[in-house]
Amino acid sequence: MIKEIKLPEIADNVTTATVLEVLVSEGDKVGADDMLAEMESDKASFELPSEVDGVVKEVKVKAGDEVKVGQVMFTIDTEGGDAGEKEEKSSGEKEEPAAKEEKKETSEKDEAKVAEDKKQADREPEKEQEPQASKKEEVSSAPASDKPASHVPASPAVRRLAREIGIDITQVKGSGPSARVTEEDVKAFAKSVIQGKPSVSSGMVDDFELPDFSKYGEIRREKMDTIRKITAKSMAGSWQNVPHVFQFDKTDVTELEKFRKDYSKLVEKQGGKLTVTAILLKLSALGLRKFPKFNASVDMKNEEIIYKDYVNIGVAVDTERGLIVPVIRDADKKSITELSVELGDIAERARTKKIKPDELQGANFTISNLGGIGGTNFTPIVNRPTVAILGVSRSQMEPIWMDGEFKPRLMLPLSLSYDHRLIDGADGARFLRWLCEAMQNPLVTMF
Ligand code: CAO
Repeated sequence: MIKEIKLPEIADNVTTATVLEVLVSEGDKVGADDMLAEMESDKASFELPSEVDGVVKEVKVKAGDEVKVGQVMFTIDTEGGDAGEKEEKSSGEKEEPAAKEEKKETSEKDEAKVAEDKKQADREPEKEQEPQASKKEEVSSAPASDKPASHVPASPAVRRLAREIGIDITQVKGSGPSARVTEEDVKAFAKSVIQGKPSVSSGMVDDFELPDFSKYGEIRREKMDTIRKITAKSMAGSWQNVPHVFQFDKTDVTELEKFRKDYSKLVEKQGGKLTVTAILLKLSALGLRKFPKFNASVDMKNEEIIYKDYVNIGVAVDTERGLIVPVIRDADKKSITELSVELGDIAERARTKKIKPDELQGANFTISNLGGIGGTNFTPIVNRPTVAILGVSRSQMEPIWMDGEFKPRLMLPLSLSYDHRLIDGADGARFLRWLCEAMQNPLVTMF
């Protein structure tokens, strides 16, 4: 039976991904958990598993290819192997010699690129003054590297060895020609880790040794689905690479709540629900225009800041499949009614698996409202390549000292997590305070 291995649906803002490296060749025997390719989307690097036991029949991609969600990348002859997956027939013919030639060419190109990178690094010694600029030089005890694993010169067998023993290959210093990482390098690195020398994981591989939980009671193991894997990897990657700062504030939404109730019928007639999230979408969009750093991305490779002249906002939606973040485009140009209708629509479609992949792409900022569930505050993780995320908790009545007496006011707790590489504390506090004031008095947005 032939199993087609496709680029899976990736919910978090990803419709395509680039092949960093093909890890298998036609004719290779693979197990269900073996990785076939290293991939990179605009959000995270990840590995594509085989899903089934069998023999690689066709390799339909090569390093550097951009692959669409759903595109067939490999076919595996399962030889009766079983992963409990739907089997699909393929009419593809074996193109072994051509594919092998292509692979050879790719690896030659990789070698050339590595040599060129090295030459470039040698030509620019002054750039090595800053600590992060030493990225050309992999050091075993260096901080987690931003460098994709594919840019580390190593053979697939060495990569596989590193993966199998839980070593992040980007942390290994290569001793071979053009700093190529050899089997010995990986083993030596592993030995140094065992002996307690410092090492840092990129977050893509968690090499924490789990205890045997079954010693304490019954356990059940379950495979992570695609969304969980992507969320786990991209959140770990963001957490380890983005220096987070968390800012908290509260806004008095007593008047806003009256407005919301008064205007809810009007919005309902247009097919939307006037919620605090819809209002925050509008005000945040205006805030992103006023504070462009929050609508930007950090390009550390080129040491540049990318400012965007459009305001797309992702909204975290809690679904049965897990967290999905559809994106509302040009939020600054839409009315609150339009945003309410669109939010209701995309949240519903995210929950019913009807969201299109391109609707999950291109956010500049994210809103995560957990207030419908509860909680007094939380610290959402900034989702690379955005630089900030707004956390919204549950509004509640509180006694607020006003005009010489305590008055019951509806207070909404807001938290802002942001990337300190770009945004400083004062910027963060100003942005969040502005948003709080805009919630209390939307006239603020006109200044
Ligand atoms: N404080 C108090 N009540 C709130 C609230 C808040 N911050 N936010 C929402 N509510 C209320 C709403 O008013 C609504 O009440 P009624 O049914 O009485 O009108 C109820 O909670 C449900 O709101 P909603 O979910 O219909 O509407 P919404 O537009 O505010 O939220 C959405 C939409 C998609 C953001 C939300 O449904 C959701 O999925 N939230 C979870 C997001 C998440 O998982 N975040 C974590 C990501 S990890 O960072």
